[in-house]
Amino acid sequence: MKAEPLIAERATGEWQDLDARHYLHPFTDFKSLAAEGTRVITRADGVYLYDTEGNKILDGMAGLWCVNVGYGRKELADAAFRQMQELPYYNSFFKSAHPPAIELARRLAALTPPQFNHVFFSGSGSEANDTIVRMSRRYWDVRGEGERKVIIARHNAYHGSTVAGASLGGMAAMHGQGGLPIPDIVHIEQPYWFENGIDLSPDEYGLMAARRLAEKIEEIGPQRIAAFIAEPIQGAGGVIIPPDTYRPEIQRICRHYGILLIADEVVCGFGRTGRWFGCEHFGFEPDFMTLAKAITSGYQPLGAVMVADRVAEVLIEQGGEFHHGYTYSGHPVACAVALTNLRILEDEDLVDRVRKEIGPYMQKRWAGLADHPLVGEARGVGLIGALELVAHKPSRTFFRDRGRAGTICRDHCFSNGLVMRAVRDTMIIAPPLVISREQVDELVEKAWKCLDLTARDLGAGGA
Ligand code: PXG
Repeated sequence: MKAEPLIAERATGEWQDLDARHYLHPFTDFKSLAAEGTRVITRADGVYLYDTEGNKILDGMAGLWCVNVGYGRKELADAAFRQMQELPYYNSFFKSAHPPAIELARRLAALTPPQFNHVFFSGSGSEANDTIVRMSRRYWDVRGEGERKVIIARHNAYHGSTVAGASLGGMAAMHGQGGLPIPDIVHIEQPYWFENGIDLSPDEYGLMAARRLAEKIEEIGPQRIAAFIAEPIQGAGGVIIPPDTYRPEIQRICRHYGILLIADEVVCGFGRTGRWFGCEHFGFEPDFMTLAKAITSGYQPLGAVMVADRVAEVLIEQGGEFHHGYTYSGHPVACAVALTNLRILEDEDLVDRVRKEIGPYMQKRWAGLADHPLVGEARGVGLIGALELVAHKPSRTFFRDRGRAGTICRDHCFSNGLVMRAVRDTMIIAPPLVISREQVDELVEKAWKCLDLTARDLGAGGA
């Protein structure tokens, strides 16, 4: 006998109607979505999504950069089910804890670079970055340098949607709403060679972009700077991969001025680049790491802040009570799912597979898309990639109406069974780490076809 469905089934139109009437979606123009009708995804397996219309869609974005072990993992469902029966919730306030949170803290200390032996849990990446804002300022306070409050971030970075997360982020559209950023958060240029490099080589430009940090520190006064935050590779900003010269220079500047270096690993963490963490790919040593998303492969909401020993020792030995915490800090079900997810990543050697096998294969196929007349650059690392759509290839000239080509291309992808995101006119992908070679071929072939359709539309409509 077929089990009763968990949620009663409805026709697509009925879901769309209810959705339009009651559900405010994230990052959405509510009115235009209501007019268009939402796509309703009902199930997923491996790298494929299925919607209420019976369409099968290759998920080139691993959900939202998170479903690293792929969909349909029964082990993760079992872990949640068993933990919910054993202890569905308890907090870590008031001198309590529970085995899943303690065990996950131990595992993360072992898995992350050697300077990290302590972790603070949150429910999301945004909350984790909020925690770092508070913790880094608290660190300087305890050290008697309370004037150090300023956190330097970058334009077009994404660090979340809470007030502190959106302030750290450098998204102009977000800052345009609600009085952001909050005081003492400032932004410098992003290391986006394709847009800003002009006639410099990537290496020359990387050094120049890194030196913007030193200039900003000098402008504000080094005695006022608490920290610098950056994603190893900017994800939501359009998969912006810094030139090789950028990171060593950033590390040197942070050490020179003694400021804390924060790596937001929410997108890069847990194998995306072919290393466990993006800082290992680029070879730098942060004092904080923000983790979320693939920590549970998105099966449960969970975020974490890794705190380096030099910071943790000050907070522990001299800090007294740190007045900060969330109801769901170290949620037992999320932690149990994270532990099982980490075991899958290890047992199936998924991170090494990205570095040695499927990553190089995807990058080779992806690079072939640069031959398309619409593509000004194809770039990528491991299982993350971007295409720059341009009006004129030899001169790297963007379209005048920026964002239109990307939107057209994204819509063609959806209609042709592929999720490929558009950020302005940059097309981006980050598929599950379990993607096969055949599925990479399917992804690249569909992408080529949709680039053709986009070129046709732009040609017809005038670029
Ligand atoms: N840092 C980074 C680098 C992120 O990518 C966050 C922090 C915030 O995490 P939470 O769990 O609070 O969402 C993110 C989230 C997009 C998109 O359009 C990306 C994110 C979220 C929403 C949309 O690519 N990343």
